[in-house]
Amino acid sequence: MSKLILVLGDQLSPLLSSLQTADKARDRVLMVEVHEEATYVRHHKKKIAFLLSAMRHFAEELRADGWTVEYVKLDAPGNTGSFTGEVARAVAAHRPERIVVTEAGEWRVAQMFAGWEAALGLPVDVLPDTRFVCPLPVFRDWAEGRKALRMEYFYREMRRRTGLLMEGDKPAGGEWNYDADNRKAAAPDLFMPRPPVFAPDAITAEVLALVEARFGNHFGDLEPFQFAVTRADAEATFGAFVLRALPRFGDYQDAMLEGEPFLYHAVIAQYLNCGLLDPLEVCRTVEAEWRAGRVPLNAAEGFIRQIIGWREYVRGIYWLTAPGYAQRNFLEHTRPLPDFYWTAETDMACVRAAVTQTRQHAYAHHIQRLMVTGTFALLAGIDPHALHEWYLSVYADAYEWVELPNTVGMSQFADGGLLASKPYAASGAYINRMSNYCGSCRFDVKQRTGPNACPFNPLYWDFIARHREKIAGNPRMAQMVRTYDKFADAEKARIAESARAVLAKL
Ligand code: FAD
Ligand code: DLZ
Ligand code: SF4
Repeated sequence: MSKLILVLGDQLSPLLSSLQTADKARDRVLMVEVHEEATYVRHHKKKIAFLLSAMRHFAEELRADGWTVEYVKLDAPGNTGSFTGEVARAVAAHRPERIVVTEAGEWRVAQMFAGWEAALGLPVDVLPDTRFVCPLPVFRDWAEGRKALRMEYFYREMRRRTGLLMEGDKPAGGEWNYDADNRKAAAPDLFMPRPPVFAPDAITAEVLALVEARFGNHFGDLEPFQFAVTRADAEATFGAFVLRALPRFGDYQDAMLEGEPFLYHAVIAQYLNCGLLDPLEVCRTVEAEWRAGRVPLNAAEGFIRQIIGWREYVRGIYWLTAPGYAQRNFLEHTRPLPDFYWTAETDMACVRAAVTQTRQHAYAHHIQRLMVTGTFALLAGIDPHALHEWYLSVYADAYEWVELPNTVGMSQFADGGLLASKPYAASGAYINRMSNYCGSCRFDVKQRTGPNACPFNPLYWDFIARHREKIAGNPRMAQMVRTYDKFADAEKARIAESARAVLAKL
């Protein structure tokens, strides 16, 4: 009697727990391309193509390794379009003894798994996802009874747990966190490293035609398609990053530059999140680079913190709060998402750059997501759920477990401060300090009010005024509330009027 091992599109790892418990000689792997997964939010065309091509390549890898793989293509006759429908078909065809699956990355899919035992009449084993550093029960124990769940303290636990950048029980270099060294603005550089590009092979070319035919009206440019779709190419991308960009990753982590979508970032989240790269392996490589003296500590620590700190922490928060977190709206924001999040047609140079590169590459780096599209939405009072659906659909690395806490918690403060210690509200001065966007913008970043003022400016002060009740008690916001309170009444009126004018145009 055999098992049916369902491997999802974000589980493309040979060391996956479900595969580890299976027997190549007897059990059958099932992989399915389903319409529902491409459309529960209308994913960017490039994201769909990336995932389907990576799935097809992984299936080939498994077959070469001796597995029996049943692979259902999107356009296969009889494809029901859903995980549940495809698992039911495979059960009817092969009569396995049980279904085995590694836990899903999204609550929505975990709910599907929960219904299968009753619906299909056979046991369903859901195994922990061991690709993460922090098992979910460990996160729950850590969170239990804490008033505030700050990433920094969780991160220290993960440093101790993994031994990464530790000297005995002390952090390497004496500090846990070197972020204070990481706030430099970047200058344009002809020799700026770029992620390697990979020409589509025959498998990818077939997928690109399929995606164009089925999802041609989704957001985003399908071509040029340059992502890695195999483990070897994803590793080459990471290797190139380590060699060329990692040494400056820390310094320029928060920088933004016109025409430089990737800067010194790794551009690997899409590979980590679908299983082509292993997070711990990546961190061990970075640590080794530091120990070999090729990378400064602030860069190695900054990078490792993003992965064993932030990435693990947001996953813990997601599962701790699911499914209610998606509905949080502490600031009671209800404005619809402006069209320019899709069209990039706005005079705001910073937002235009972020949305344009998102359309082209299904990528924007963290500070663009947080401090440009995120902060604008926060200041303008955009419905956090609509924004969540936008982030989930437009980025190649987006899955709900990682995107939702970043959007609803970190970026929109919609959880009232469970995740972030203060709202990421900022005026145009922040973007001006960290980028060169403002120089080519039709707005003036120095003006607070009036038709030529940078829209972030009146919206920022209007945000403080509108939410003063909810934020004045926050020690990190109190100073800004006091500054607003000191403005003359006429200035307050000008701010309100300018903010109204900006919002009216959205
Ligand atoms: P780098 O800057 O090179 O960082 C290295 C790695 O660290 C990333 O690949 C990623 O795995 C990890 N990392 C860094 N920051 C975070 C973070 N805040 N949370 C989790 N992991 C992090 N990341 C996603 O992987 N998927 C998402 O859907 C996603 N949505 C986001 C939405 C918003 C509103 C914000 C503010 C951030 C979001 N992030 C998301 C986090 C971060 O922006 C991306 O991980 C990063 O931009 C990916 O690019 P990179 O690989 O070049 O990262
Ligand atoms: C994102 C995605 C897409 C577009 N298509 C598929 C698919 O056809 N088959 C599949 O197994 N997975 C796909 N995925 C990834 C899933 O949405 C992801 O595995 C779930 O959200 C669970 O995390
Ligand atoms: Fe963005 Fe304002 Fe700078 Fe224009 S002036 S690029 S809108 S921050």
